[in-house]
Amino acid sequence: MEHEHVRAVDPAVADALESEVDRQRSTLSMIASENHVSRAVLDAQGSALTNKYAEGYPGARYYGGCEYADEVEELAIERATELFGAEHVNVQPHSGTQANQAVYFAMLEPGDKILSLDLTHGGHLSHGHPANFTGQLYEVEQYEVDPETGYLDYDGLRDHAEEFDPDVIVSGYSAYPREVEWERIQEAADAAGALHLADIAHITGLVAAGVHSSPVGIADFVTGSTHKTIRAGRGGIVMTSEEYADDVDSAVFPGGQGGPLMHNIAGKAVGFGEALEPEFEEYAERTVANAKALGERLSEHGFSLVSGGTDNHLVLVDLRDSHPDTTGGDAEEALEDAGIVLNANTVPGETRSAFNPSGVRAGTPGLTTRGFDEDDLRTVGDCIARVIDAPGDEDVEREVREEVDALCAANPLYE
Ligand code: DSN
Repeated sequence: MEHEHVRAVDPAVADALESEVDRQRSTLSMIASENHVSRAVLDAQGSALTNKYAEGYPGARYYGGCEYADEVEELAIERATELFGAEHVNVQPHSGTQANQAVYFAMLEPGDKILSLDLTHGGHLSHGHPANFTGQLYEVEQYEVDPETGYLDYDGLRDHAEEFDPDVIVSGYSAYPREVEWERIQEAADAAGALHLADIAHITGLVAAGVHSSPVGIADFVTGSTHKTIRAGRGGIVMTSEEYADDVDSAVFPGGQGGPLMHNIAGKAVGFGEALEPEFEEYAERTVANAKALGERLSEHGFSLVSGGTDNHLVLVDLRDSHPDTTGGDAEEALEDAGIVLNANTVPGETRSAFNPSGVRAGTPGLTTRGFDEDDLRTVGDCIARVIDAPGDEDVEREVREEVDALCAANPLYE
């Protein structure tokens, strides 16, 4: 990628852009929320639609000149509708958090009650964390995973909901490695007379491909981001029934956003089109198979995985049993030095801090896009174990870096 137009006027930014492409090519991107979009999605997101204001919705805009913006947004909506089977889709949220914001703004008043999973148990900031607007505007209580199994405690959630009487229950998670049983959360919502918001940000691609069960048609609202497992470029999405369609649309615009980012919506249209191809289902299946292979190999090396394994695209390693003196931050830093990029993560029952927690989260969406298979992920598991087992050992770091270089060369990116 030459970025020749940027280079002609701004070598400093061009250097940084090219270095970022090189970084992605030469390291293993294992941050579970990241992926590598296609050149087609990159092209769409870098298109002249970035110039266009199109407040409103297709056919009802506040500005002229929106005929091609309309075409693109209608394509994104049609394709998302086909992928997910929702009655109503809004593709304008700038991100997953903005998608959640739209649902809260549509349905809640300040002071209303949210019941959501605790951040350290796999939840998300926008589900009610005190530092987020949700924690400041609404009354929030949080449920947890079962401390013994690491699985969601659906019976506990139901009891909690009946006691707290929330206005909305939030499901869908950022660091939960197991299949979510949407119907059981819906039962808790029904028992408490609450709405149900399912945030599928991480697993949007798995749901689209039918590799993870779908909350569409079960939960009242399904939100997500579009750049993670579905690799359709930066952005968010809200899906709901006809009953709430107008409320959601008004909450996105003009309630929470101004002009939609039409270039990003073009990326969503292209990415959703790619996800409708049969190869995408195979990609999603391989993403999960790769995460299972990684988890099994890490377990063989003595690492504790939250819930003992994975059903989706990520594994969450709790370092406290196997490496009590190694923090997630230590592991993240040592692995990055060896060319493996993942993130330190809190774990259920966290005893350290959010800044330097006790776990690491590793995902396979990006590596699977590059063509990594289960054998490769077993090799990656060996590499991760070698680095974490030998803190500060520069020979190990160099040898693992060579292994990473070989894996990257065998699975090239953006050629
Ligand atoms: N930052 C994303 C993640 O890593 O899960 C969520 O917003």
